[in-house]
Amino acid sequence: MKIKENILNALNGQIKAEFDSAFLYLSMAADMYKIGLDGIGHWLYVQYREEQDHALKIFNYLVQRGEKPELLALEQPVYEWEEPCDIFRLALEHEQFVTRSINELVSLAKSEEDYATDVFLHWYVMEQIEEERQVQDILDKIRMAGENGNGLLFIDDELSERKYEPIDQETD
Ligand code: OFO
Repeated sequence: MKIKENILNALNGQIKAEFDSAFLYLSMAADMYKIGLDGIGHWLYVQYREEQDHALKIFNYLVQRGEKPELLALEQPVYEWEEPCDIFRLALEHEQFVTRSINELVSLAKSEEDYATDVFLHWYVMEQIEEERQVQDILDKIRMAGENGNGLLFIDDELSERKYEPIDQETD
């Protein structure tokens, strides 16, 4: 069964939102590498790769449903960050925005009785819990470290351990 146009548009919009997220995290990583916080930069770079996977999972779902995904123009990240605290505060706001966007998509799928898309989106609903929690945890630690440079270096070291794990692209 073909996907209704309004759902298709919303899913294409979510592909863009996920690639925008990737771009945002990559620009944050660039700033952290620039000031020598390579562990935080590494964490953000891994996040960039995960966000690309989030976008590709929707891309692959549309292909599987016999649709042609539309790739919309991406936003250029406009900020320059110098403080990790600012980065993770913005990252949290951003993830909360993405959560709202996913929830709206779920509501749309339900109201249009597109049960396959509704089930497909459950993965994103659960993923957003993790996305918000991990950014919140890092923000809390950075706030706790405050002006303590050693505390920040400890966090930098901890975040350098993050491993990239490709996200399963199967939708069935
Ligand atoms: Fe794709 O979850 Fe973050 O933005």
